[in-house]
Order: sequence, then C-alpha cells, then structure tokens
Amino acid sequence: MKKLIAALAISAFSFTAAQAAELAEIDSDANGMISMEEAKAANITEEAFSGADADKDGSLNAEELASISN
Ligand SMILES: [Ca+2]
Ligand SMILES: [Ca+2]
Repeated sequence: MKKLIAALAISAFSFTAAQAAELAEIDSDANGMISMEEAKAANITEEAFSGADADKDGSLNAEELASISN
C-alpha cells in the first residue's frame, strides 16, 4: 500500500511540474495565471481559452491550461 501511494505521489508531482513548466512559458508577466492576451500570444484561440476557463475568472491557472493542451 505504501508503495502504491509513493508511486501516485511521484506521478502527481511529475504532472504538476510539467504543467508549471508550460504555464511559465506562456505566462509573460509571471503572475502565475494566463490572461487572454498571453493565451493568444501562445496561439490559444479565444474559444479554447473560454472553454478551458472552468471557474470563469477570465484567466487560466495551470490546471485549466492543462485541459487545453491535453
Ligand atoms: Ca500572466
Ligand atoms: Ca480560470
């Protein structure tokens, strides 16, 4: 059981690290969120942006960004 938890923790960490790397690439003002302008600069369409913005706050966090790229 401990092994399974450790494996899950490692894969969860890798996923998060990959998301963070991608977000940092697009996040030109480095505020930790992707604005519509930053998304457009990264060739993310307005439709894709709106569709991914699950909490409708007008910006994408790492999790929302990942829902586009996957
Ligand atoms: Ca930003
Ligand atoms: Ca959002």
